[in-house]
Amino acid sequence: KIPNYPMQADRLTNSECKLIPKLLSIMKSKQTNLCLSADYTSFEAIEKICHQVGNYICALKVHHDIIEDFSAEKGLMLKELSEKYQFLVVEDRKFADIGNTVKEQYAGKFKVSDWADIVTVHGIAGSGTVEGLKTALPEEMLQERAVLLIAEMSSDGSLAVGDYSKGVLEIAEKFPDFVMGFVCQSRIGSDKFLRWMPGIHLAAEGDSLGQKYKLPEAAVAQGADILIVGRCIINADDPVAVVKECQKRGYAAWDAFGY
Ligand code: S5P
Repeated sequence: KIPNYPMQADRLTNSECKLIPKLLSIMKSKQTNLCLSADYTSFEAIEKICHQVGNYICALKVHHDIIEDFSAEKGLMLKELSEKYQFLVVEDRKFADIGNTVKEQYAGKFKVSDWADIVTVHGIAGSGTVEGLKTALPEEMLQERAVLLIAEMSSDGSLAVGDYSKGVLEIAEKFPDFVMGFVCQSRIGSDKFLRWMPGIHLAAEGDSLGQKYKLPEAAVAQGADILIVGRCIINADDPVAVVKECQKRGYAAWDAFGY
């Protein structure tokens, strides 16, 4: 049964978070809902994969603190690549501290707020975390930046369930102009938000450290708008071929659901 979710057109016109229509139009024009989790430890590898698959992804997610040679300048290089190939950059920092601390971290040494369109945020410390990130941004940049709240996790035994997840949804409702959506495992929250789903692989069921995987089609059936795929791609013999397969299968499933 196909659920009756509002069409993309509603979110294109009614979103308070201005990065939502921007991302949806990228997804539509490039026919992709794939976010590559580029968890490489060298910046060169990230640059290389951007050139190889930039046309097939709507977002590139990094963990800047695993890149051995990372710097604020490299962040700006990543931003340039994202503009060339038209995708959004996500820094998966999972900010989790009190407002004042995350404010310093966001604009701090690696200038994440200068180059990441989107950052990930935990709700554990309450709504002050999101507020702190917002206050780090100059007024004119507010419309160009957004956060994803971690509402649920893909890992075995995650504590982000039930009332905790509900609390995260409430934080989102307080900042609809700044929260783009959720990192989640279900179609949680209001349909004005986008659901980004990790834990996707074409061949494995999990890893040895608690990660749990599903297929792209299953992720969309569970409620994903954007599919976050990492090692399935970056550890493949032919990453470009796997990106193309994930793009094709993920977008076909998403389009069919009419999210
Ligand atoms: O619940 C989560 C949330 C995130 S952001 N589960 C996750 O796996 N992630 C991230 O997605 C994780 O930090 C990693 O960067 C990526 C999944 O990588 P993969 O190699 O397992 O696909």
